[in-house]
Amino acid sequence: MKKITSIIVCIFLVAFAVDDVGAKNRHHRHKHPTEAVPGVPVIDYMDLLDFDYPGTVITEVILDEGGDMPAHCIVKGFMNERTGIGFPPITPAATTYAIGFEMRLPTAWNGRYFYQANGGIDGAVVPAYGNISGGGSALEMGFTVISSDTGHGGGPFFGMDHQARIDYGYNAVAELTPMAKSLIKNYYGKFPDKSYFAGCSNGGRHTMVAASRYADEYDGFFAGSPGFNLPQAAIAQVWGAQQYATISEYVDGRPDISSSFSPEDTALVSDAVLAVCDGIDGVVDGMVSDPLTCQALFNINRDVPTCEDPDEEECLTYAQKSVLARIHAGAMTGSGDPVYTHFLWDPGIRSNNWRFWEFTASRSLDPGAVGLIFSVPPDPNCIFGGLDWVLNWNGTGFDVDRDAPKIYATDDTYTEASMSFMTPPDLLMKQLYARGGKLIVFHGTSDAVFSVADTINWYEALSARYRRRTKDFARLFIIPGMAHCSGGPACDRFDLFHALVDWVEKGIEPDTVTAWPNPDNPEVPSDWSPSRTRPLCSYPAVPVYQGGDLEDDSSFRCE
Ligand SMILES: [Ca+2]
Repeated sequence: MKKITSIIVCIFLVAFAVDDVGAKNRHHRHKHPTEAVPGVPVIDYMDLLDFDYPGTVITEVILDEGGDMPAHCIVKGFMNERTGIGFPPITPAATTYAIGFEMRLPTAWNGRYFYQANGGIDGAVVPAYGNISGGGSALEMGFTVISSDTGHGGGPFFGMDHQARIDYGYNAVAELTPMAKSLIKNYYGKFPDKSYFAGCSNGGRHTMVAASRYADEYDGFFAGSPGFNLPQAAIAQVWGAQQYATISEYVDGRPDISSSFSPEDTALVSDAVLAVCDGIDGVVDGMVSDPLTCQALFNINRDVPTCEDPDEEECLTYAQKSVLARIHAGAMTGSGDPVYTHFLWDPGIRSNNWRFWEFTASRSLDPGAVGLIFSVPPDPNCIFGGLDWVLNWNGTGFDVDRDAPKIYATDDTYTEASMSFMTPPDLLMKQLYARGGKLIVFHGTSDAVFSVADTINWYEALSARYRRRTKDFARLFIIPGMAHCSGGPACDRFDLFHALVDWVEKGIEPDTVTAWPNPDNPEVPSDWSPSRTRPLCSYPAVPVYQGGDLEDDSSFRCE
């Protein structure tokens, strides 16, 4: 018997040692999809106060008898409390850190667990409703949901503490996941049958990182507008502010970067992109459904009228065109080395969300992240220097040649670089592929902070590795005109998450999913029917008009 066991162990080890796409594929193709089985609590919710797990303190349990959401219990607590380095005078020199969380556990449970990855730089326990990009809520659908602050309070000041950086990057997920599953087992008498991980923006980044690091813990990953090279993107934003400053009007002795392009200027560019690219997909409908073909055809110098005077209307100056071309070509060093990828020319440039990322976030959000969280060593002047740091005023602030390499640097205190702790260690997702997990990624073409081009480049690399088998486990959906996570002149409502669950549990491949405009989005053009529908196509397919009602998705085919 002992001999048989060791032979089995041997076979097992050999099977995992073989790094061969074919062998792994044969392994997971034989896995039959199974559906989650619903459950109900087997203990009183108050007994969760006694939940015992290493490093974990439960502070509160509350029964929500239902209203907007189905009846559920809320469990609040924290893990791994410790003292770390703060950022005086804003936070104490010795700051208390812990991974705060809340879980919401429905009384009528669908047997599934949902990790809600939050946006921004985390730092708050957002209610665990499991809000899903495109519409809907996981809690409402009967999932148990966890949400966390990933180990720190608000603001970028936690970046002074190395462990807090690591917890934010990936380690909070590693700590919370087995705890959450154990609590679920405690409450319902069984572990979740299926586990899902989802988020947009930084939450999309968390999802890509988790799909790379913790593929064995989850069956399906749903990544929206993923900033999986977030430190690079944040640097690109600060660098962008410096570009806009070169053509801005001055207020109180400093450039006001929002003056570089008026809303009319960006609408002019949007209209010019539409004039060149709208018809490529077979119908002039205010949507550029084939954005990559558009990039080869659009030329800002040729397609937008030029004028000498910035106050003249319906035109841009050469200087404005030059800045916008630099922004779209991607941030680079003085010697022309790329710092982040390029951006697509897109009609969504007219959205307020585009302006927010370019002119507001670039001087209010990104500096703290770049200087305190992502740089080694951290640069406190990113906070204390304010706008002067962003503009590198008199050489006292961010210098791309000197400071961009700090996202790859380490020292004795900060032993892991931000481009390591913030990014997926394996972009080819070999562990996910080997176990037959599923990953759906979506990204809007007019996202101004995380470029859809970065996500397309990633998917192309994945396709070069796995070829036709790529679509067995990873799908990319490009959302025409959509800004960062939602908004813009776009059909940004869709049920890609449901498609992921059906893919994981029923084996239904998500080739085409229907999208429609959000009735509350003021940026949807007034000449679109409120009942417009469009197919979202699994990349590289794009929707092509076949004739018929141009407001209806049945008039399009993914080709
Ligand atoms: Ca079109």
